[in-house]
This record gives sequence, C-alpha cells and structure tokens, in this order.
Amino acid sequence: PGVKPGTAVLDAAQAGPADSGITVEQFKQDYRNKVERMYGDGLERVSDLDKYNALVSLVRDYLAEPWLNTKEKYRRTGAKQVYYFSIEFLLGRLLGSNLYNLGLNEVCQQALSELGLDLRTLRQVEEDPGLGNGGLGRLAACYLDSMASLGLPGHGMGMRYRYGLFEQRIVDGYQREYADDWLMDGFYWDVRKPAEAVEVRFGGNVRIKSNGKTQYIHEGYETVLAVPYDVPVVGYRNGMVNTLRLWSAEARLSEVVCAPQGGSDCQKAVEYSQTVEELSNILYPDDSTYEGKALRLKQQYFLVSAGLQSIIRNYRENNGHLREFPHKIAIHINDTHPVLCIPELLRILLDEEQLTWEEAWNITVQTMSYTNHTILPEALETWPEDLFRTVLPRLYLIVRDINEYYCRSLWEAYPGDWDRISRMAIISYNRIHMAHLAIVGCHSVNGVAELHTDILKNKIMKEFCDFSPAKFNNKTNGVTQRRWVSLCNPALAQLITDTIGPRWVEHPQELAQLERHSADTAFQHHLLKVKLQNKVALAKYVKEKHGITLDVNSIFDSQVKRIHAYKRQTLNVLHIMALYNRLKENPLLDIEPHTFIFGGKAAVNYHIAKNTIKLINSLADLVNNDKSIRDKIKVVFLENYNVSLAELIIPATDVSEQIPTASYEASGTGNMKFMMNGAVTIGTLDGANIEIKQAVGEDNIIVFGLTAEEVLAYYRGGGYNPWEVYQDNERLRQVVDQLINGFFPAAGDLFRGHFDSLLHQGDHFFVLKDFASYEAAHQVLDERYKDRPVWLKMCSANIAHSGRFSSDRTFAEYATDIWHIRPDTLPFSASEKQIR
Ligand code: KOT
Repeated sequence: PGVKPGTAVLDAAQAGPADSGITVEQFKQDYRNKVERMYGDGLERVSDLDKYNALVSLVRDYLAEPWLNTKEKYRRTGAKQVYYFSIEFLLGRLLGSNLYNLGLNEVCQQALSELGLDLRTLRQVEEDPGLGNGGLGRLAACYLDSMASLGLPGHGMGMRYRYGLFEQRIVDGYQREYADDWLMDGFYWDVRKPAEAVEVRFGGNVRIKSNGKTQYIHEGYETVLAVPYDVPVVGYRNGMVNTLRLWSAEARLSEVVCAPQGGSDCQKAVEYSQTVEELSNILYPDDSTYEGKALRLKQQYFLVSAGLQSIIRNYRENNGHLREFPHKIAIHINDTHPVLCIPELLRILLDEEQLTWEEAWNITVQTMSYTNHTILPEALETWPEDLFRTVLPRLYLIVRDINEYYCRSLWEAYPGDWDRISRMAIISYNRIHMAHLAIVGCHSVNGVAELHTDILKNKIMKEFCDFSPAKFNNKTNGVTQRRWVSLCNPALAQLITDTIGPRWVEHPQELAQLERHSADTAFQHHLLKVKLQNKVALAKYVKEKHGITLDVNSIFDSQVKRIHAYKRQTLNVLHIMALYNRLKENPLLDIEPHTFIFGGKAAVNYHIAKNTIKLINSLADLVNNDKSIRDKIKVVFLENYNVSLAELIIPATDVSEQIPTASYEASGTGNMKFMMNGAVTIGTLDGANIEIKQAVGEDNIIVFGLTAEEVLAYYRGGGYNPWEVYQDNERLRQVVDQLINGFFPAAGDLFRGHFDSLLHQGDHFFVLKDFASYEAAHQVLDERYKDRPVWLKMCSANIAHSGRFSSDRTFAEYATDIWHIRPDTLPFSASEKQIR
C-alpha cells in the first residue's frame, strides 16, 4: 500500500523535430511564479502534491495558445469534425504524455532538476484517471492521441465519472474493491464550462398534437443539467490540441426548491440532487456482461443527448442548415453504449428542425458509424421495451418508427420471410436490440481485427451483411507508440532512435528498418541491457509493494488483462502447476528460471473470475515459499492493474501471454503493446494475434491451440468431451485433481467451481483441450530462450514489425474509409504523416 507504479524519464537526446520555444531558464522562472501564485508560498515550502498541481497548471498555460489556435483554425477552415462517443476513456496519467507531445519533456526535466526536483517523482503524484474498464476504454484513449497527432479534427465525448473503476486490493488472496476517489485531490487538466451546460430530459410522456402536421410534445419530464469539462488532447509536436469533453450530471438546487417537483421541502431537494448526481457517479465496473439497469440506460442517454446538443449548438454557430451536417460532422459510436445517438439526432432533426423523415434519416445514417468490440453474447445490449418507454418516451416512439421503416424494407427484400424479419428487427419479443439499431442507423459497421470482422460478417451479423454488405469493414486496432514505447520504455526508444533515427515516432512503419540490425551483436547486447534495466525497475516495485524478490535473470512471463473465463488465466495456472509438479518430482530438472506475472481486475459480481484471483494467489503462496524448487519459478499477482502499472510491466516482459479461446478475443491490444516492447507472444490464433503472426512471421511468435474454426465446429457439434482429454494425459489429470485434493492446503472446496467447469460442465473454453499444445508451446519457447542470439532476434523482429499496430495507421484508415476525410484537406495537413 502506498507504493505507486513508477514512471520512466526520457533521455534528452530523444528530442524530436519541433521545438517548444521555451528555454530551461524561462521554464524555471514560470514554474516558480506559478507555485507562488497558486499557493502563496515558496517552492521550498510546498508539498509534492502542490508542486505537481503547479506543474500541471503551468503545462496547461503553455498549451492554452495552441488549443485556442486549433479551435480558431477549425472555425476558419470549416474542416469536418469527428466526434468519438465512448462511455469509457481510460486515459492513464497525462503529465508525461502532454509534456512529451508538446516537446517540453527535456526542458521540463532539466528545469526541475536545476531546481532540485525530479520530474519522475512529480509524475508519480498524478492519480491515474481510470474512466474505463479495459480494452475498449484504453483504445479510445489511444485514438485520441492518434487523432491529434495525425492532425485530424477529432474529439472525444465521454463521461466524467465521480468515481473511476474500483481500486483492487488483495486481502488474503482475494480481490477487495475500494472506491476510486480519483478527484479527491483535484484534477487540474480539465476546464469546467458551466456556460455550455445543457439540459437532458428523462421520463414524462409524449402528447401528440395534430393540426395538419403531427407534433410530438414531451411533457412532465425531469431535467438533469449536463455540465461539460474539457480536457486538452495534445498532438505530437504539431501545434495541435483537440478536446475531450467529459460530462458531469448536476442538479440546480436553487431551481428545485422553487420548482413544483421539489416543492419547498429542502429534504426533497437534497434527495433530488442525489438522484441526479447518481447519473455520473460511477462507471459500471464490468466489461463483459450487459447490465440491464435503468441507471445505465440513463447514463447512456445522458452522454448522448448532452454530447449531441453541444455539437449541434456549435455547428449552428459556424454553419448553415443542418442538411449539410454529414459533410461537416462525423459521429463515431464506440460499441453500442452510445447508440442512442441515432434516435436522438433524429429527434432533433424531426422535432426541432422540422425536417421530413426521409431527410432526417439520410442525414443520420450518413453521419453515424459504429465499431463492434465483442461477440460475447452476454455483452450484447438489449433493453426491455417497457423500461425504455418509461425512461425515454420520445426516443421510444422514434425507435419504433425506425423499426417499422426498416422492417418494411426487409419485407420488400424478403417478402413473406417472417422469421428472418423478426430475427433482424430492432424490436422483437419486447426487447430493443441495440446492435441492430446501430447496424441499421449507421453507414459503416466495423470489427476490430480481421478474424473478428469475418466472424461478424459470416456469423453473428450475417443476415445484416447479406442485406447491406457495403456497410461492413475491418479496422484492425492499434495502440499509440508514443505512450506505449517512447514514454513507458524510454531506454528502448533511445536505442531505436540511435539505430534508425527519430522518424519512427511519427512513422512507425519505419521500425521495419530495425530488421537489418536484428542479428547484430551490438544491437542485441543493447536490447538485452534495456530489458534487464526494465526488469530491475519492475522487480524494485514488486519488492517494495509486495515484499517478493524477483530474479531479474529469469524469464518474465506476463498475463495482464481483465480476468475472464475466455481469456483463460486458468490455462496459464494449470501449466504453472504442471511445471511445479515436474520440479518437485525432479529437483534437478534443467529448466530456465521463470517469473510468472499476473494482473487484472475481476468484475464485482463475477464469482468464478474472483476465485481465479484467489487461485493465482494460492499458487503464488505455495510456489514462492517452497525452498525445494530453489526459486526456479516465482508467481506474482500484481494488485490493481491499471494503465500506470501496465507501463511498468510491459517493458519488463519477455513473454506475452495472449491465450484466449480462439474466436472470443475480438482483437486484444495488450498483445500489440508487448510486441512493441520486444516481448515474444505465446498465443492462440485469435483476434489480432493472427495479424501479429503475419507481421512477424511464424518463427517469431509461438502459436498453439484450436483455431477459431475448430472451436466453432465443436460448438456446432454440441461441444467436446473433456473426460477423454483428462483420462489420456497424466500430467493434466494431476493438476486438475489438485484443484480439489488438498494440494492448496487452506483452499478446501474453493476451487471446486473451476474443477466442475472443466470436467463436469463441458469445459466451454477448451482449457483441457488446449493444455497439451500449450505445454508444448512453452517448451519451444524455453528452447528458443536458451539460445540467446536467436531469442534476441525474435524480440527485435517483434519490435521491427509492430508499426502496423500503431493507432496512427488505424485512424488514418478510419478517416479515409469511414469518415471520408481526405488527409490533404486537413488544417494541420496530416498527409505528410500518413502511414498505411
Ligand atoms: C464490453 C461490453 C459491451 C461491448 C463490448 C465490450 C468490450 C470489448 N469491452 N472491451 N472490449 C475489448 O475491446 C478491445 C478494443 O477493441 C478489444 O481489443 C478486446 O478484444 C475486447 O474484448
């Protein structure tokens, strides 16, 4: 407790192209002044938190001018604006990345050091804004960085949750959840914009007035005030600052006390304010199961309505008629959570702008695009019609109209095929299918990796794809190399720059030039040194935080991600148990020392996942305290995995575990971050792993297990028989039995649920089926590691071929194919930076 993941500091030699124009002397003076003005005290007398806040405030001052200029330029040029709506943005700490992108990192570091301060320490003061669960939210954050760095006029629309994703603490091996009070010490990056607040309406009823033209009058609703907070999003050394607008729900109590619904009763007013503020209080802490709660639906509408109102208000100030809207505005919805954008835009166009249905519908479809991030059936959002009608009566009528309009066109295409029409309808069996609404109301639907898109097109959304094939396309995910290499692994970034020059930071495809150096002894020697240095840093953290000593010469093998049955942390555990058993049988067994690193949060009500955490910790207790195996293996579960911890673990990792049941992981993005940092993947042929294999070649990745096709074929045949596999493999039988036979001394029946799901419930995720092939893959890995030059060549190949997995590439594709933005028309001309 109390130990926060550290941060690395860039080397001065890494200065890139543009210069901030601020000298070290100037910085020092500005900083001293800032501290004095903010705190009325001298730099020597204020706390680290004060020093950090003053530094943020100073950086904010420095970026004010480019922020203003960017907005001004957008207004002047009338460039098409993209709004990326997402219920989650998992930003991570901002001080380092903003300094880096502003080109101020070296100046700041030097200035602080001359003042006797350490930038690294101040960066660690920052709370990690955890406004997301995992992959989907972190992807949104990478995309903000890429849009700004590519010179794309693209902004985020999100929620300013009062409490972020829960803080995980491990107590006696179990996960305990604590509130993430990330705003407690203030958040100095955002600007509150009360003058731009808008009202969002809930409940009530709709009266239909018909005098020549039908009018819908929404009455008796409750109003919630949505207040925006703008966070600057700095582009990499291009003078560009976009905006992430986060919405917060507030009650205007003064209004309530006088208003009829509050009466004059103060108590009622306070209660009212609590229900209102509840809206943006918490982030739903589950990224795989759909929560059918009214509050969640309200959150979604709150974001959508507030966001759209502010876009339209801004549009009206700068443009003419809303008919031109799709030429000036693109709205992207990050999975179905913001899909109410579709009926809400229709509502505005119909009720407020008095457009015809045809006109309004065409504008909406041309404006909207949608990304699907999962095929997990339990994550699919469907709302009960009744609930939807009660919470959003006007939108309900609109969704019904969309459904009718759509079903009519289905009827024309498939006359008489009622079954198909009811399967494809937006409303069926009293539920509203949000993915169907998204497909119908958007001009583009994309998956996040080639396999995932294929599964969408040929299976999950097949009938929709047959009906409108042109909508469907793939955009393989990417991550920003600026945060995930330059910032978190400055020593590697330096080595790359020394080897091929600095252009790779903006043109990651140029990393391919490293291939020529991959067998070079001097390069390999440096790479090894960098990895060791990062392992030492992680080991230091683990020692301080968990009291466990790691052998930095062992293989660091990491599986860090949300805990989920399909991600198969259990497969990893069973393999470690088998390795441990082999060592117990033969203490002289010649194996490479291994450190198995786990991290990740389990959803609060996901009992088996929470038990998996206990299982990992039980294994860690057993293995780490067994002297007889002489530290050949260590197991650690690192508490509270978040962006900052990822920044520490990923650069220190040798082996990246990407082992989901094939077909389940839509893409994965951790896989890309590890590869950029020179880790070798052991993985299944799923999601982006397949494309990683294509990029690095089969010698530079270790794949194993069933393919997606095989998995899907088993499902069609009713599953497989895990008993046969269990009977045939003695080592596997031993570890499965050990889940319940007292091998974990204090566990009792704790892991019976795991045991049963593997043996008695059909092993839905093919853990036993893939075990032997996983074990064999690990043996190959160890063989390769023994031959250090071969291993280092593999590591280099992974770095060299990671350019394709940059979010800059992904978003250049989104811009051209989906939003129809030509790079050469951009105000900050990104064309020069295009990488395809
Ligand atoms: C959660 C609830 C509903 C719909 C989707 C999700 C979701 C999907 N949350 N995270 N994901 C992950 O998104 C990543 C970015 O595309 C993928 O790499 C990953 O495979 C998804 O699991």
